[in-house]
Amino acid sequence: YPTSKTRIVGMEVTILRIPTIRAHTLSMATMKDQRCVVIQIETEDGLVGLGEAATIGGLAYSDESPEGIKLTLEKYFKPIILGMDSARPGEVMYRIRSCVVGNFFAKMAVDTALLDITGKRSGLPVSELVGGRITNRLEVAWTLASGDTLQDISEGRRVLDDRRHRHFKLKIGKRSWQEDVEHAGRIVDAFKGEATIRVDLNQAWDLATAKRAVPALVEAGVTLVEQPLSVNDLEGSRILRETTHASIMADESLRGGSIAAKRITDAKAADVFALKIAQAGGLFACRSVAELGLANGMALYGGTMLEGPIATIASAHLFSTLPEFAWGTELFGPLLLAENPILQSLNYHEFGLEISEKPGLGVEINPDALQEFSEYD
Ligand code: MUC
Ligand code: MG
Repeated sequence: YPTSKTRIVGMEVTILRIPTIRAHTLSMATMKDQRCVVIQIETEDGLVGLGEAATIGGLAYSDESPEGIKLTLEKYFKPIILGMDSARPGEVMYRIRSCVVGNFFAKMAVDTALLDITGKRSGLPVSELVGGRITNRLEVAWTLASGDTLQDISEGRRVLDDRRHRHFKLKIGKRSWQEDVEHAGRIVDAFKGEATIRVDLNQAWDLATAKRAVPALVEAGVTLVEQPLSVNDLEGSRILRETTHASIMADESLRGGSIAAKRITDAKAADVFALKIAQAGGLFACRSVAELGLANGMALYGGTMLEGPIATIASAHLFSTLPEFAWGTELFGPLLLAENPILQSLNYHEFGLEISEKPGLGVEINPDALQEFSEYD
């Protein structure tokens, strides 16, 4: 191992619990706060790289929990990376991948922190390290998920009038499909000509339900349907694609990176990939998913795990390097949080997110917020 100034000498992991601005209701969980696992990797010469992994509804969305991620990072990742050369992030990630299966969210947090360090050291923004940006700005959709149609409409009106978002995703699948179609139809009507509406089922339907509900959604004006079926029903997803007029987006089924992506394209089970750096296990891993998708005719969408500003800006750095996001992005996580744990504010305006050209991720953790929102000592 190097004795040089670039070697890794420390790693701190902190779980933050940050309240959301309102309850966020998905088909399988209602969130009143978000828990972000913040990682700080330190080098001999005093550089600190930031990374973040967030989950949705504890263990409701994925099999990695905030506590599990923290434990895995401290007990298994830390001994691997201590002493390794932070100036060789590819080698560090290769070592981790050789020793640890799965644990994609934890891997992403480390990948992010290493890229942040490399960017700070080289003076380059992370976007230039992962392919080179082709835009400084990404369109950002908002999710209407208060659980109440009228509240969703007034919230949508407010963010539209503020010129913050003009694409809305609805989280459905908790009620009967007929109620959901009615809910979506009322929101489509409220924003006709002003905003697009898409829906996310988070795997709530079986094929029989989806065969009835998806054409009704299309009739109501919804054209994009995200993860309607279980991740285990790729064949059902193919049938739905081929027998309805909706575009079907793969989200949870992309957990596991390009191996999962290949399974989907082989099964012809999607039209759109929701790219998520967490589900892919890192920024480069996510880039591979995007490239595999593009080569197989997938449209791209920039997804979120409702992360705080660190993983959100990391995603934005990667997404800025990819060609046309036909369905835009949903990198709105920080706007759902009532508090901001970093020193800067991410720059949302004119329906999008602006990506800074500062070295690394371009953000710093707020030490006071780290203390204030830390869930455990
Ligand atoms: C998901 O399943 O896409 C993204 C937006 C939102 O409201 O929930 C997330 C997760
Ligand atoms: Mg989704």
